[in-house]
Amino acid sequence: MNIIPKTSFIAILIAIAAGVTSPAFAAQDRDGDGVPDTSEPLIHSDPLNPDTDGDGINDLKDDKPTFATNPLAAGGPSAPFVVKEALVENNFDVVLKKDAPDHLEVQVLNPTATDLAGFSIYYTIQDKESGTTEAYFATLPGFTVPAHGGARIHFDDTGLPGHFRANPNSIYKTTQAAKVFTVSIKTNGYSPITVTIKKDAGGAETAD
Ligand SMILES: [Ca+2]
Ligand SMILES: [Ca+2]
Ligand SMILES: [Ca+2]
Repeated sequence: MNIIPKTSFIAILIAIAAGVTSPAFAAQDRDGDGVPDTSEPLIHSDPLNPDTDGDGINDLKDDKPTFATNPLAAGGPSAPFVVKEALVENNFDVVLKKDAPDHLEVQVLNPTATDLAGFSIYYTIQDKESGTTEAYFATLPGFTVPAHGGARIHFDDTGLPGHFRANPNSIYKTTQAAKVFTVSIKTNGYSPITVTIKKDAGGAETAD
């Protein structure tokens, strides 16, 4: 016969009443934002990022967890860099010399004699069928463009330098409709550069 000792039963009741449950009862919440892993896809948020859109409001408290307002200030002197290429599909891994899974990738060239750092990015993704738009802001710590050189920004989770996290529950990954991306990049003290990229209908999960 299974009898739960009275003290344990009371402890469980108290734990439930307090909203604190034992690991066996707790819903997994790996990023600690208060939204269980199983619920993050329902609001299109990232289970490994407590602030998916980067606006400073965590996913649980954010009325629009995948829509950040644009914090990049316009104005100021012209950007000292050039956006050479921007891709959201048909990516190619130049190191491995083969197709890479589709992801947002931006090539930045620096024609000046000084290394550039302090970059941040704001990008929107619009679904051409539903009209749904997502918007993300991110700083790019560690990303530097060498003097008279170039560097690429990737949102593909590989963990390599210059590679940053992408939301796996974004409409980029979860719907097949054509998309339009707008991408604004700036470095401290200068005005941003904005480019528009179109993505054909189809999945964004695998190399194609
Ligand atoms: Ca969570
Ligand atoms: Ca989250
Ligand atoms: Ca947020």
